[in-house]
Amino acid sequence: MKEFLTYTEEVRHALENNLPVVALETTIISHGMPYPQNIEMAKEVEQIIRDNGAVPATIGIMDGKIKIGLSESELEEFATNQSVEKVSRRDFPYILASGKIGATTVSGTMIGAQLAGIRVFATGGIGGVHREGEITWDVSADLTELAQTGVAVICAGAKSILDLGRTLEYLETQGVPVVGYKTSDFPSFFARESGFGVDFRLDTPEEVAAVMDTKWKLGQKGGMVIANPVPEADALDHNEIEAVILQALKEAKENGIAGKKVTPFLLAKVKQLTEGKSLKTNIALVKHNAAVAAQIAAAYQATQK
Ligand code: PSU
Ligand code: MN
Repeated sequence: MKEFLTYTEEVRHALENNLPVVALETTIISHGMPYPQNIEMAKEVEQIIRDNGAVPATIGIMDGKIKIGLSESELEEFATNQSVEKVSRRDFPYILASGKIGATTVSGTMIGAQLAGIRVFATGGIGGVHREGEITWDVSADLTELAQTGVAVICAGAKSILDLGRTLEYLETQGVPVVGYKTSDFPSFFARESGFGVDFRLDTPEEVAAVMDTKWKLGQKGGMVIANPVPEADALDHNEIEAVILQALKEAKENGIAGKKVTPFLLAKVKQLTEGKSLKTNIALVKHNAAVAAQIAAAYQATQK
């Protein structure tokens, strides 16, 4: 499998010397945000991780390789190329074999991270069980990935475009710990609360690292969700965003949007309907997750000595 991986010098050096590394996804760049905010976000987030004592490894697929770390021009390519595919677990064989360019989702990035030996991954929000999922069976591959791939995902919870109650039930069934970072309430991406509880509240990077270390020393497979609420100053009003989400869901239904197109459609609609306010919040919470993830990666690395 190593034949499918390539590394930037910075990431290779960090992995060889057991320095803390934080994985980042490319779907958020190619399908989650418009240009040029996506490339600005991607570069700033990498720098935030360096400033917090870890090395960023943005993961994507190009030329038949899973790239662990991207150069600036490769990041630009993911930010601007309109034919970038969205890659979850089921897409790997085809995208690699065909040499196409593929942006990895949470699921896809966890796969790349695990192959490279990276245990910590920062993103915005995870996918989940969609509203009316009991009819459509639309359940993100992110959830089954968390059940089998050993990477901790630092996120701001999940967007309430999803059915958060069923998402949490599914994670419980699959044995995935959902940790609240300095919170007891599962955050709903734009807002700090959802009304649903987390499994465990932890308040320091060292506590999170100890739980990660224990889970994997026990030989349990699978990852963890570390839910880190959006900073207070950037949070949006819950009721306002709920109205926007209902409108976006209605338009998705009217347009017959299905499969992997659902989430990017809803993200773009929410952005349009909030006149960019949601994008600003989205960027702020990703940056916050990057900083916390770097601290957790450093604390986890210290447990491995
Ligand atoms: N949620 C967001 N922004 C995103 C995504 C989710 O707030 O960019 C992306 C992530 O890459 C996630 C994917 O893994 O969407 C989930 O897609 P789906 O629902 O098709 O599984
Ligand atoms: Mn889906």
